[in-house]
Amino acid sequence: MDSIRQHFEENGQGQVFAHFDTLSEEAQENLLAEARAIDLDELDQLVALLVKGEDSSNADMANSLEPADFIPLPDNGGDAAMWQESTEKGEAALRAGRVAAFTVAGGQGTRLGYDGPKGTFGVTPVLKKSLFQVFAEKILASSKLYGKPIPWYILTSVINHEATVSFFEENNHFGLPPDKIHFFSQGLMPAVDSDGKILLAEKGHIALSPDGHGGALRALVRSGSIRNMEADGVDIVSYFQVDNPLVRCIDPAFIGFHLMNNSELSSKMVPKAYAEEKVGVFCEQDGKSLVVEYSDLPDRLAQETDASGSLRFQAGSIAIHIFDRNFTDRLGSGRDEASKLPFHLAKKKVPYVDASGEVRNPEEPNAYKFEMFVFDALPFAENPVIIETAREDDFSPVKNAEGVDSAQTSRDDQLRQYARWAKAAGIELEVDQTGLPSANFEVSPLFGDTGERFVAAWEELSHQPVLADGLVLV
Ligand code: UD2
Repeated sequence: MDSIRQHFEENGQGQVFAHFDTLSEEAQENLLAEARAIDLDELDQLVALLVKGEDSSNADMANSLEPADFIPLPDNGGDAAMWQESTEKGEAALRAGRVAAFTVAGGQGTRLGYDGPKGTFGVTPVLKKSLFQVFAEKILASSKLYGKPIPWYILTSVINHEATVSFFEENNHFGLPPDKIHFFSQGLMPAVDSDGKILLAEKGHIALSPDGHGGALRALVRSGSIRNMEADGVDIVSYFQVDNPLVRCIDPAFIGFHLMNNSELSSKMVPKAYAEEKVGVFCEQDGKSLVVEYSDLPDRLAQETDASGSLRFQAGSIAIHIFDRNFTDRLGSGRDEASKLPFHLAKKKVPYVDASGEVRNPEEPNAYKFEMFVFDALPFAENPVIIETAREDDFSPVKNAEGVDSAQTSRDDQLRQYARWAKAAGIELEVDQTGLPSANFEVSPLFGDTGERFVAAWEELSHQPVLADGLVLV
């Protein structure tokens, strides 16, 4: 018997090979390879701790949480001179070629109900440019501005890796140098039942799913991306999620604050729009910063207000960070036992092969998946910095098919941003009371990616068009 098969049997996971003898030789090899990639010791510990154990961490945790400090925007009482200084520091780092962009795009995007890598989903008002194209143009605009090509690292998973790479190839990498775009896949974790038994998705396939965006850190190390960054002179990694077309992929002020504070991990916050908003919250505990995910924050704390009536735990995490390269290496390599990202448990409906070999589609959640969250790196970071950002210029994610955080809300927020820029350029434009223009037009990041640069580009135009339906400024 193959030694991996024996290893699984000895560890009570022999069911993975229940149908092994009925498989073709090739399918047997595939299954053995999937099994070999699973760390059964790690899985055993996770099952004991999370699936079978009494996890009391939430109850204890809530008692000692405090809201985290952050650096406010100049408009909200922040020190304008310090923001100016940080912008200049960030620009110098960009001119020195020290910055890479990093997008996590390995998720399954089930909520959106879109069949394909989420980054290929069309989001802009007129041209319906994909999320990937929007980011590519922003990165290209910054590369041109600072005179250094900005490398772009993109985390995929086996589910969407090939489709993602093909999409870039078919679109000539949106004008970016292909050798500056690095795709790499994150790790996988098996789904288990309530007894901790690994499930089969098919007779010859284990039920595997991505190991969460926290898996990005070890994937950066395993894929050689960290070494690559080092060779390129990159030590500042600008992290964002694939679902947010408004994100400033490259933000000099943010980079500057990260550098001025000698931070290993910096983050952006926005004041939460309402208590139940589905964003994590920046907190402090025992002198450490951390993000508490919305589903883990007790309602009592989520609703609590201060004397002025504002939410006490108001600092919403919008999943925009800057990672120091060496810090990423330390955490991702796992060489420091004391700073390992924990796994979180999610109970999900997972189709599985039963003992008789039939595929079952459960109606209720039947299985546990394990995921790491990237923001769990925060307590391990030296000198973490949290800065405030303007929601309308940095955050409007596409998560749902309709309602909040949908393609519609995100398109409207893009239009409101263009309208604000147009107003700053002195353009007359009809808008409603929420600032939404009545005309459906579009501004490419290559025309202007900030209000200031929009105004400058507009003033240079020899013919200034009417911002009417269908107009695209490129
Ligand atoms: C995330 C944050 C939430 C808030 C919000 C802002 C978590 C757990 N919560 O909520 O606090 O900041 O975003 O929009 O992150 N991904 C991978 N691999 C994976 C899983 C996810 O690359 O294995 C990527 C995914 O492609 C997406 C991002 O991570 O870009 C966010 O994942 P999500 O949609 O599961 O997170 P969400 O919206 O619940």
